[in-house]
Amino acid sequence: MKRILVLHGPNLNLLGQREPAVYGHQTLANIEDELALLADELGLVIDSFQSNHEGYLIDRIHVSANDGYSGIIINPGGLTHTSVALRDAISSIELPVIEVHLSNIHAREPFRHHSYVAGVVVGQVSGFGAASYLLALRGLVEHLA
Ligand code: CA2
Repeated sequence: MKRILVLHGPNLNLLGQREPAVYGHQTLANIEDELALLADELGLVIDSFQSNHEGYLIDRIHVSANDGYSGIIINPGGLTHTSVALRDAISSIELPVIEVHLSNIHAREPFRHHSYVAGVVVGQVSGFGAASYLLALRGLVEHLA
C-alpha cells in the first residue's frame, strides 16, 4: 500500500483557533481526519507532520524516500515565500511533491504571490480551504498512476 507524507509548516498548528476568516474553522486534526478518510477510500496510508522549524521539515523531506513514501503533500506556510533551503530540499529528492495552500496566495498581499517551492513541485493547489489538501491528494494519486 502506498504511503504519502503530509507536511505542515509554521503556525499551521494554530488553525481553527485564530484568523478563521482567512484560514477557516477547521483544525489541523480535522483536516488530517478528512485526509485519512479519503486516503482510506483511495487505498493509501497518510502520515502527517507539522513543525514550526524549517530544519525539521527539511530533515523529514531528506529521509522521505528511505522512509518508504511514494510522494509528499506540503503546506510550507510562511516558508513558501522565504525559503530557498526548503526549495533546495524538495528539489534534492526524487519523490513527487504537491504544494498546498488553504488561502489563494495569489489573491492576497503581494509578498504572498511568490512561492519559492512552486518551481520544483508537480503542482500547486491554493484557495480551497481544507479541500485544497483533498484535491492535492487526488492530484498526487493521478500523478503516481
Ligand atoms: O494559505 C495557506 O495555507 C498559507 O500557506 C498559510 C500560511 C501563510 O503564510 C501563507 O501565505 C499561506 C500561514 C499559516 C499560518 O496559519 C495560521 C492559522 C491560524 C492563525 C494564524 C496563522
